[in-house]
Amino acid sequence: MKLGFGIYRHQIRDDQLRFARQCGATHVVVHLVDYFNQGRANQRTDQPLGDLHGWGVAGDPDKLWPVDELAGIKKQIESHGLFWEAVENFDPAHWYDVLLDGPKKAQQLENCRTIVRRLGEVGIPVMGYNFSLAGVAGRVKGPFARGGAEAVGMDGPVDDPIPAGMVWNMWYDTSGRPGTMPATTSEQLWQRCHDFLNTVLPAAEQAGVKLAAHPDDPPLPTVRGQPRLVYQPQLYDKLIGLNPSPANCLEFCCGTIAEMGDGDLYDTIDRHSRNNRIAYVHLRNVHGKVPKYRETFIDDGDIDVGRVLRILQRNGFEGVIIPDHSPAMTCAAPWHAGMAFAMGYLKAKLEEVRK
Ligand SMILES: [Mn+2]
Repeated sequence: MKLGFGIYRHQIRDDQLRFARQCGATHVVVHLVDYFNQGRANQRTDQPLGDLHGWGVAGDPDKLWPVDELAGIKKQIESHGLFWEAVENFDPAHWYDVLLDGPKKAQQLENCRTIVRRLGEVGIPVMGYNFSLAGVAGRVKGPFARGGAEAVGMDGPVDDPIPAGMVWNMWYDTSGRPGTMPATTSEQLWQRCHDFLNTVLPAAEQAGVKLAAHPDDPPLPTVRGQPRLVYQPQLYDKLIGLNPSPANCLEFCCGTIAEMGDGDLYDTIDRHSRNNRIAYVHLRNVHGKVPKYRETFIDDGDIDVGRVLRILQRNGFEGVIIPDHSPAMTCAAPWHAGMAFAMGYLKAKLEEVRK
């Protein structure tokens, strides 16, 4: 097992990479999508939260993260003694009609194939994705964590419709066209994901890249009136069952799984790590389950972090673990202090289970 650190697009900087290394990370996971782009309710000093207007504006539909850009970032990462393990999330600009089954679907499936080929060419082994219409939406923020630390949570379902031009909580079309996202059935959503996997997995396999699915955060059957794909632990099994490719893997988010109404986090992580289906792990903590939960400090929630790590160790998991989110601590650098606390805790727990 390896300790990694997740960085946002605006954090691809030398000082941030030094910070990650100083925290004990050997690997990094990079979000190449700028979630904060023109977002009115999003602050770059914390994880993206947004409001009903979403996180921000999606990227350039014609710029599929060119190889020279990826190679440049990789070189910068490696200059700090770190390894670039994964890209987290496709840009909605590149695959909105894959999610929506729209007129550009064929071209955008090809975009996804191009992106995983480029990752393979540069030597980035994992592409994380979240096959979701509403994306990470409907959460609230407040002084919920220990000592009044700012944290994210959920107070109840949010089913306000998604405006036209928005998917995955970002704007791919800012023309202001009227209307809302058409109604979708759960069967249609699963069929779209099936199409995506069947088309992109062969390219991923050939490129030596794993596709890694994040579950739906928050994990409710619907968010903003649209169905969710993986909102109970057994739906991870359904997703793996869609295509037997060894590149069909999971971005296993312990916090989201613990927030789910059914199932057991420890059984779920045991099964998928034994079957070699986990590409990398998000390990944060949470108190409660949907529709009401609070993200907590990593030592202070419902999840027994040591137990999770012991299961992964026993099953020979060799991938990367990142802290995902942390409450923000009251000081000059709230996000960084929260992440450093989570990293220190994870590092100590990892050393304990490796003994
Ligand atoms: Mn996560």
